Amino acid sequence: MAKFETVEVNTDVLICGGGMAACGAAVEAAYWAKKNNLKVTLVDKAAMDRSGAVAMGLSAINQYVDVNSGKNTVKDYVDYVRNDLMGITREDLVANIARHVDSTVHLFEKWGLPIWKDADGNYVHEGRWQLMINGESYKVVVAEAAKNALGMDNIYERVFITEPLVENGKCVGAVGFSTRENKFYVFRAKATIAAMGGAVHVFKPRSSGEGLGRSWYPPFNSGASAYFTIKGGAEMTCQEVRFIPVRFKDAYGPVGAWFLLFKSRATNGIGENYMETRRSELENWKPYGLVKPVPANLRNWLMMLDVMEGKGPIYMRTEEAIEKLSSAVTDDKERKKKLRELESEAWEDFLDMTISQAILWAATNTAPEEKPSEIAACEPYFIGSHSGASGAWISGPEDLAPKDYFWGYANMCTVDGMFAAGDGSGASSHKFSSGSHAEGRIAAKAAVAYAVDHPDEPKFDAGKIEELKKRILLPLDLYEQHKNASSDPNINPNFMKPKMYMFRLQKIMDEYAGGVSTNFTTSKALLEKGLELIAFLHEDSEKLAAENLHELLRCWENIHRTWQAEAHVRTVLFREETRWPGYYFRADTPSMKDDWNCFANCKWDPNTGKWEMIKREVEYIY
Ligand code: SFD
Ligand code: AMP
Repeated sequence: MAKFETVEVNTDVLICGGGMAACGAAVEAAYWAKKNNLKVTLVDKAAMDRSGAVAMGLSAINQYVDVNSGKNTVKDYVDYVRNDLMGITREDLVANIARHVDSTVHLFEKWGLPIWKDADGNYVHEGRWQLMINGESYKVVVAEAAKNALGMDNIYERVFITEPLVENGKCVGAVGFSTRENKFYVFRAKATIAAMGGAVHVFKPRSSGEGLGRSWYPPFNSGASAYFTIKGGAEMTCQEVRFIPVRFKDAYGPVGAWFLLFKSRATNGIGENYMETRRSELENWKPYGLVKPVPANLRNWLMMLDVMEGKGPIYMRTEEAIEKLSSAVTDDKERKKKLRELESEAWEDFLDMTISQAILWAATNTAPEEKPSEIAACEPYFIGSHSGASGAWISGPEDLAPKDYFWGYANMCTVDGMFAAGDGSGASSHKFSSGSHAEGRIAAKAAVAYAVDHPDEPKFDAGKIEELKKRILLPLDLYEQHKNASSDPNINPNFMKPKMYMFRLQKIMDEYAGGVSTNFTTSKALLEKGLELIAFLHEDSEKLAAENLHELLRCWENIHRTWQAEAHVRTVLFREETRWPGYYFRADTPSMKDDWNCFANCKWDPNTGKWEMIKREVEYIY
């Protein structure tokens, strides 16, 4: 067996992840822990300054409710989210985040994040809920505050959390390994927060060949939150509600600033605006088809109908939008100034968060004021914080949650001592970067309260830890044992390299679970076949092999992805209707049904290894 030192860390509150939710959790936990003399530890698989979705920066803060101005209320935000998710949302969770998010945004500004201001000193809005920022260093600013709050002695960077530790139905910490040194980590904790982002590369990406792996959401988020909570026995929700964003084609630049700030249109290959020509289709998805703004998945759907009819390419009409905005200025000199301003804002939008899109513009001689750019629907992602909703089923806050939605501590999963936030918690979409940070704060305050109320030292069987260590390091041993059986390290009768395994997972998901190649369409028969193939993949995951620590990381990322994939396929199969046609379309049940106006939850039982599918009522509170 590979020689790895075992490092034991005992703590009170363990934060798994170092992204937006985890940084929020760190700041809040540090505050409450100090009052209660508790220790808080954070573990990130990467370096916090540039880890997770905000690694490259962002150009907008997408959730700011601005309650103080009196223009919006928490209810307005809840209405927006409910409608966007076709009625399926936990209003208590959305409201809890909405009532706290403004204070998080004010903290960001205090810590040094530049938020755009107009001549009167007011924030510049991209849309009703979004603020424009100079966000290249967004993550560095937010991480710095988290590091200052916890102190570097309590932060483990480049340690990959692999498995939860759950004993007698209670989470008592986690294990993982260093991605740089031969060290196996055992973190024992009274309360543990899963904030390790969503899942990318479960489905085959559109990017291939020289661009392989390029995606909109960060490839570093590989399903760890979902795996952690599922494997721990937690009930999961909205596992079918994947997110398919529409993005600038091939380099995945965001569209929000174009649609909202620049008021651009998108048109098809023959110049038609599908939002107008396809408007009658929205009647089929009533009542949500008729709300404003049109839900994200239905905006996708209208575009997809054009594409399926061969009316592509779809263009973002950047040249038209810039012309319209600048020509509104009558003075010649001022108009030229406005034009330059718009050009620089267009480039900054990408340079702040999707640099590759700016590079693609440069490489293809694209001046946005001169010619339009193609947009397209991306491959599916699992992202509870954006316009998808997948994640753990968590307790709401005591003062807002209906009684079925509350079990003692806000953001606690159905496993005692295990909490989730950001992409890790489900049914509370549209929290984005700011709401995820706010939710991390909410989860951390509750986790500290849980640790105070449950002061018993966490215990976990030492023999089981040895077994886990052996299993986690197995890919290294398999490689060493069999590497000489063939001359090509990627092809061997005794093992499978993680990249090959990932291709197989992605092919299954693409072809059977409604990926890009099948126009996001699936059916009962296809899903059942997909499940059969996933079962074989699970069996073969025991043959994963790693040449080095980096590949060991890749092996476990892909095992995490497989569990996210299975939860997804099972839930799409369970929900016998189509509710979000622009995210996936079930050809055998092609419309929305009243008896599915409910949550489709699932749970894996660690004792029996069996999945249970559960319908839960949507309780509206506003
Ligand atoms: O417009 C392990 N997002 C946007 N939000 C906004 O507010 N404004 C925008 O402009 C946004 N846009 C956008 C966004 C994301 C991306 C990628 C782009 C553009 C290109 C969304 C937000 O970024 C998102 O909602 C939050 O970041 C979610 O927060 P959180 O904490 O749930 O996830 P994270 O920040 O990705 O952090 C995950 C962390 O987990 C670590 N990790 N650590 C240990 N062990 C493991 N096994 C781990 N696996 C993962 C990661 O390293 C990371 O630290 S727009 O286009 O929508
Ligand atoms: P995106 O860049 O697509 O992630 O969008 C950023 C924000 O703008 C998110 O809150 C989106 O829901 C919102 N948004 C993007 N496009 C539109 C649109 N056409 N109509 C309404 N809201 C939009």
